[in-house]
Amino acid sequence: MSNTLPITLYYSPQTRATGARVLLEELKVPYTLHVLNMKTGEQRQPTYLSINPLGKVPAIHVGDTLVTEQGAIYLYLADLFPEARLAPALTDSDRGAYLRWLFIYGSCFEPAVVDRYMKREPSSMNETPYASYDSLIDLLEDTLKKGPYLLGDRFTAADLLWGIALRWTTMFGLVEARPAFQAYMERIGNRESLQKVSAEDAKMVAEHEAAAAQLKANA
Ligand SMILES: N[C@@H](CCC(=O)N[C@@H](CS)C(=O)NCC(=O)O)C(=O)O
Repeated sequence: MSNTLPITLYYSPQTRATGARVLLEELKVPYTLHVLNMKTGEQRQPTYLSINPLGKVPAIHVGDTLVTEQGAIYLYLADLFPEARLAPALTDSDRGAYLRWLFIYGSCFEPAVVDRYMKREPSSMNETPYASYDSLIDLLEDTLKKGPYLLGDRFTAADLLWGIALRWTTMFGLVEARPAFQAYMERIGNRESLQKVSAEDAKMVAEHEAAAAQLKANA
């Protein structure tokens, strides 16, 4: 294993942190979870705000290195363990497409989905960071139709980011479940790593809800 520094993942179940945990499972590396109960607002307490002033998960510590933001975390972790082969190397011609999909997620997909959900009339194509919702979703669909993964035959960390994001965005009706997305979500959903984390997330959510209800009852 290339990295020997301790890894801590700041975590809350069934959130954007789930994907970061699935990635750690795929990398098959030891890590510690620092779990925050969002139902009681732990992410907004000073202790966690000193880790991520935005109060958002995921965040990771690898030794003394703190990384926040999903894209940055995926990039960092997959590069840290090259032996897992979840990231094309810097000199690999697939590196460009890999970076594109890691970055287009946070800089285009999430803003496009949120604008649409909020029914905010998008500005013109040259004013939004994502051109248009349709052009972005069509690009994703065309890429996945060729598939089976974003980089063709090659499965990478970017597929965990996108596969998991499509699962929750289609579940909440934020993105239409086109057949290519459906097939891709099933492919990612069948991975042992995601099944394990999803089962543990469900238990953790129930515990968090019970703790929040208890707090309310005691108030
Ligand atoms: N831009 C951040 C967004 C992370 C994010 O929105 N996380 C949500 C959970 S899905 C969160 O921590 N919400 C807590 C809150 O806002 O109180 C990233 O991509 O990592």
